[in-house]
Amino acid sequence: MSQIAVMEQQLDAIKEEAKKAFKNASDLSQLDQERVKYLGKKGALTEVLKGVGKLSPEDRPAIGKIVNKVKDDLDRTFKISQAVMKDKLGLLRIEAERVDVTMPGRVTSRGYKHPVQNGLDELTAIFTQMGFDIAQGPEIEDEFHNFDALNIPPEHPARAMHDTFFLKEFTDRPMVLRTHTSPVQIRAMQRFLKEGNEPPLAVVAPGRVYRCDYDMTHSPMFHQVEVFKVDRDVSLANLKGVLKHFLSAYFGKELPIRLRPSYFPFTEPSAEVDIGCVLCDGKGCRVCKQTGWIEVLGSGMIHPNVLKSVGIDSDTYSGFAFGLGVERMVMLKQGIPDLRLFFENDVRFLGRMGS
Ligand code: 2U9
Repeated sequence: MSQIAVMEQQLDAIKEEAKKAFKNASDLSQLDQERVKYLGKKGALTEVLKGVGKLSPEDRPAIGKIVNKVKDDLDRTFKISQAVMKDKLGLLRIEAERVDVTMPGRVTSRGYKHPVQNGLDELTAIFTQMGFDIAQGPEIEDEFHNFDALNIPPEHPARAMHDTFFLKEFTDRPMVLRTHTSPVQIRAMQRFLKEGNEPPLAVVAPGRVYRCDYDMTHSPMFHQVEVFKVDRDVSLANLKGVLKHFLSAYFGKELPIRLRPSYFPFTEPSAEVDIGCVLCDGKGCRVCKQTGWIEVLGSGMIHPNVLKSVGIDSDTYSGFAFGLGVERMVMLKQGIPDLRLFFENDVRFLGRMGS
């Protein structure tokens, strides 16, 4: 066999072997290793080319042509294998990263508004819808705004009734944690008059209050909403109309109400207000102690001394006022059996009640 024929055979074998190796490479780096092995500077083709020197000068061009053809052929095969592999890997990656848009989303917990806050918001909204302005004030109060201005003089037994937290030790004048939101009402009246206004004035004051009292049905911190209106000719009938509308709106049904005579230092006359039992519709049950009525709030006509204490002429103006405990109202509306549930912050309770 001629020298050329031998080399041609060798080149053919290398070509087939290289093509197979390119085809079988499992990834891009192995494919490149195969390229170096066959087409690289120290590769199989270069080895064959080294043998060209041993050929006669007239045979060299022919074998050179064959070598170049094999090289071009393998270059092309390599590039095709590389492109196919890149394509395949791309598809694999896309497949791996595929997102199933029909899968349900991840559930995130939004948290809940506390039922007492919810009650405060609901109660306040009923009054703002009737045209009352919202007032806020400090939780640490002086004795004038918490007591004196409300017709509760220093030796009045009502001061003891309020189970006050005194802060005497911490300030130069006696201060208290407000025992009701009435001082907010006093401040609202004072501000209103100081700004040069004349009644009518109608205010709702929602907020936290403190009393040194702790048992099954009392918490040392609780929430009140207080409401008042001052104008010419404000009457008990106006009070009853507002109460009837408010209580029916809050409990979501038309409710009978009744006023029972009572005593508060800041109102005269004073009345405790009952609603027809929301649980048994007045028929008598455990909650209303078989009476058909439930006490929900205290009310009355603002005492002339209270109006005087802020500088409102009680001969020209009169007013009604009432106050309620928010926790109690929420318990009645939602059927919550125990006050302490509001303050334990058990998420199972908060989640069930929350909105
Ligand atoms: C001013 C004048 C009078 C607010 C009133 C009540 C009666 C009352 C209690 C209900 C349950 C407090 O949370 S509770 O213990 N409140 O009985 N509150 S009259 O009278 C006012 C308020 C402000 C200037």
